[in-house]
Amino acid sequence: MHEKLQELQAHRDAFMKEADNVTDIDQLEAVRVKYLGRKGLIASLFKLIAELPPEVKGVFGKELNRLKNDATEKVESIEAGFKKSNGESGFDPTLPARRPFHGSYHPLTLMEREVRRVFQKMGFTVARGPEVEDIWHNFDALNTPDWHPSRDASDTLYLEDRDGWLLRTETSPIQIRTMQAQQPPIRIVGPGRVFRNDKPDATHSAMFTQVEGLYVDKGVTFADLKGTVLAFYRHIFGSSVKTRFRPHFFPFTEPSAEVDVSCAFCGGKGCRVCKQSGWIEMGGSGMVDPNVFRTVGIDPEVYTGWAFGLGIERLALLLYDVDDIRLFYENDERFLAQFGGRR
Ligand code: 2NM
Repeated sequence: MHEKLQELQAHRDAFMKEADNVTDIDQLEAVRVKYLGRKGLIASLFKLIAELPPEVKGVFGKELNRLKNDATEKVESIEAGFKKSNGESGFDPTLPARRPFHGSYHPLTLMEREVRRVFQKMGFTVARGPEVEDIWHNFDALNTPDWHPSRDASDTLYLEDRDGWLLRTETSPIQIRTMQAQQPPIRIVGPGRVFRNDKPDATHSAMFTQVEGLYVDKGVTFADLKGTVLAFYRHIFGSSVKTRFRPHFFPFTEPSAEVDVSCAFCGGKGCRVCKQSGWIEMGGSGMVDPNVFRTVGIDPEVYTGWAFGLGIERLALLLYDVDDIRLFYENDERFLAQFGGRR
């Protein structure tokens, strides 16, 4: 065999050995540059062909081409192996493990907690009560007359198999039970589910979550109500919102008012969220009616008090930018996983 062909075979053997011994992508690149680079060994051998005797030119050229192709292929296959093992197209063992989704807090849970937290900072304690109530706690004790339309089966869900019992339509029976159990001073918030015979749509649900607050002591005034409600909404929506109390009627309070909050999304100028009005209706409030106090055994000549109520869903729809109340009850993980992060 011609000595030039023997040399070529030696280069091939050397390349194969060197390529087989590389342990990382940098070493591989060094081998590639040495053999396949623009100024590498194989390029210089191509230049040599012109000076070879005619009888070896052909076979040398053919062998050199074969070496170039084999070397290129080998470098590429080793490179692909490295990439695969460091994650570019497959598995990187140094990456942190992907954690399975273990659940997150429900947006209504988060919202209720936030409301509770704000009132607890102002000295209120949390009170609870049963979801199945009797007519007395839900209506009679709240000064709601027998003829009041809210008592109708078209509005209230009565238990079919237990006469005189219903699913509470407000969390107010919590306040009734608390006032029966203790004398003032009373400062409580009662969050919980309430139920109405309503047809569900994007803004209504037959079950929703309410929070009601109650403050009873000597000398409690409507000014205390306004100050507390304003402080609450400023914690929730930001310190620049305002409140507006519009005269209203509830059987259990006198006087009563609906509470509007200036739109935190446009600063009260008018936008899509507040339907161009600058205000968002958030709840009801009022001074506890003396009849309610007498019913629960608190002397209305000694004590005064106020109460308010608001819907948790209403707050969550606004603050989490949700456009349909039904999403809160469907428990679609794609929805729920957007709130509260991982536990
Ligand atoms: C509201 C609005 C206004 C309220 C009244 C009472 C009680 F028991 F003290 F009389 N609890 N809650 C009340 C007053 C609730 O919700 C819209």
